[in-house]
Amino acid sequence: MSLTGITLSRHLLDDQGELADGDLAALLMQISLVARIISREVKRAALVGMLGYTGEVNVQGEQVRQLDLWSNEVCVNALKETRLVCTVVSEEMENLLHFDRNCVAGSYVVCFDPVDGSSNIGVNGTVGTIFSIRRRRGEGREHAAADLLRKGSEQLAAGYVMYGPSTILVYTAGRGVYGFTLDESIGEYLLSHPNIAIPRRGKIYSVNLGNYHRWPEQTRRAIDYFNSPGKGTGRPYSLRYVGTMVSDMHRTLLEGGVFMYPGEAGEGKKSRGKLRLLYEAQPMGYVVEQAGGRASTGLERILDIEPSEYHQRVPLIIGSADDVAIVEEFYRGER
Ligand code: P6P
Repeated sequence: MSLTGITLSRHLLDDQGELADGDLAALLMQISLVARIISREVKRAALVGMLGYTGEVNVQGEQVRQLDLWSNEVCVNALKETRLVCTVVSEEMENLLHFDRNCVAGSYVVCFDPVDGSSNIGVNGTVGTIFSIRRRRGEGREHAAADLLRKGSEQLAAGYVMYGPSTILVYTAGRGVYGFTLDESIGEYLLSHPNIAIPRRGKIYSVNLGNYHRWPEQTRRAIDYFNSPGKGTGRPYSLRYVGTMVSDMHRTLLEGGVFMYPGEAGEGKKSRGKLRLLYEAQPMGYVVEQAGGRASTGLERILDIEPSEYHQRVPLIIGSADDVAIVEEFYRGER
């Protein structure tokens, strides 16, 4: 490794495969620029009035902070000006947004959550950005919807940025998972986590236990399993839950274990959990599978699900292959 380390741009040139045409690399570099801009604003949010609520409620039914709207605007403008992105879906926007001039064959569609976990920003908690990139298959805006509602296995690239003590960008383009830490003194992302591989099994489970009484029987039994002693299995596991998916997922990716946002029992609003398929479960599922882990609803592989709506929610069990497989056995009634 050179004295200055491997920059993101250098790595993207070397990590050919899907990046070979250079456009995908250019798009990822633009996303890394957006992350630098959001990172700067997150660090000074309390000083520039970004912590406040706008008084609006987004399509998710969640209170919208100034930071959410501002970050969404930054993402939209940055993706539009690449001239490579035809259509975007954002957690913060109810409808698709088309950039008609960019809607030519070979352009991209991007799904993103501009500030994941923004409810934590008010208490100086970590937040993140999640992104998923697919190639257009048709031309014109009419195909864009179809190109978005496609299985997660068709993603070209996906990843997240974690705005923590360091700003770390993690991505995959189908040839492994790589993490880059932002060196603010030179404004460059340097390769800090080459070839991330998630441990086959961990010792941490990550879930909002406050929902325990709302879960179906099989979910409660899986949680009870991780919570109880088990010779030679590392159990009881420790519980870690930040409440920002990016943070809980980054820890799970590096240290192993299982992150869960299960569906609730019955046919209520949260019967399919809280997390969204297109811009949370699919990108994280792609990253985790590329790192050797597993991502499912408990019954079905996340990347095999055919989306029907842009903001559809999906139960999520994700992390170390062995830990997720154990949960799936509970869901299938085999444990
Ligand atoms: P709960 C943040 O609002 C988020 O969308 C994810 O980042 C996080 O994993 C989840 O919701 C936390 O939800 O219901 O446990 O507060």
